[in-house]
Amino acid sequence: MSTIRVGMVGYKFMGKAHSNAYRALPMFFPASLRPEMKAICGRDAAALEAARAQFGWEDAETDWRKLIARDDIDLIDINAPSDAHKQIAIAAAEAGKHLFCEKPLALSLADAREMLDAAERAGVKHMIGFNYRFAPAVQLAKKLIAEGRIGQIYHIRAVFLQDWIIDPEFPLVWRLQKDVAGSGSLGDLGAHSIDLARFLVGEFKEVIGMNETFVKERPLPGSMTGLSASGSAGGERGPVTVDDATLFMARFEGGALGSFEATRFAAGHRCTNAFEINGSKGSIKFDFERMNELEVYFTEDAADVQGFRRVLATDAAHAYMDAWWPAGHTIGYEHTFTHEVLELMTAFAEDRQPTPSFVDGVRCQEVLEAVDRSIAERRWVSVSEL
Ligand code: SOE
Repeated sequence: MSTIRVGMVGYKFMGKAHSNAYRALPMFFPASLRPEMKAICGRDAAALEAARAQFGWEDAETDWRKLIARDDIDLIDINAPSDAHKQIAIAAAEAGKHLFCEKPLALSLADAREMLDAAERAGVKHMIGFNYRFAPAVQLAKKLIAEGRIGQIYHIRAVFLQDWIIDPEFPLVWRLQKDVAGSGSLGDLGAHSIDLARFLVGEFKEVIGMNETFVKERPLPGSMTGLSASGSAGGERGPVTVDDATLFMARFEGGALGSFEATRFAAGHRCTNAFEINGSKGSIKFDFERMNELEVYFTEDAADVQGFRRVLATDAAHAYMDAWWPAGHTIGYEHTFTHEVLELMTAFAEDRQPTPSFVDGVRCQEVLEAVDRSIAERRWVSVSEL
């Protein structure tokens, strides 16, 4: 096996990010298995054809069932809105296709578990798109923690702050509809923070949260439905059925305490996916808007030079960086997807499950659901209840 033949469902934001990753991979990681961009799938034939030509896919299909039925495809990459994940993933697994699915895995924990069961029954590989794990500075944080250089972890303080719906006239796009998106800020943004916390600190034990929907009705969307959508011409409005902001506290199995905040109403914050971790021997700080940097503090430093130091994670000593540019030449958001696809292709080459897999998708969904339950029932909810 020298190539993996990919069929991708969805061609908007994530479809573009994944296409770019498939194209960049062989150029920068030539030793990796090669993804073959076989067919892209979406419902609007004209827009799909434009995306096919622009992104460089061989072929296009307007029906995902036909895509799955093709015998020249090994892997189904699911970038469609969240309500389509389950049906496509289960059908693809039953057809013996490997799976790569965007986050959150599903609309509910029960659905996520069904997806994992289907993948395990079929014996296929399964990966979920938690791309921020693949920033070299986050990999460095993981390494420092694994090597014990931060010591025992006491705290994680994580925020994912955006402001793209702060205008009450911003339309009711699918991400603001519970039946399509599952949840709002919590599932879209908080899911990334939960995954990073699991990656770096360990499993969640119990949570308690609160949320708010600040703008309860919005104009129905016009033709554009993405993050830069515009309102409807008719002036009709509909209810927002997801959370605009969710905050929660957590206790981890290993004894650490965590606080989490996910919001789309933090004016001035375009994509502040940030965390601070404090341990017995030091601290780590990361902010995606400065994704090439990791701030670290070591209690063992001499007293006269103690302080946070800024490490630029662009040297060959840092994960993935020897494949890119000379030290100090920074990389961006899109590279996290290239590294993600590298992990997927490496898992094929080594015949193992990629990480993060649907198991991580389910674990994340457990925490999402525990937070929702704690809000509904106004109490601490332990993850083992679910
Ligand atoms: C929009 O809020 C969004 O694009 C999320 O859907 C992504 O998962 C996150 O990485 C950035 O913000």
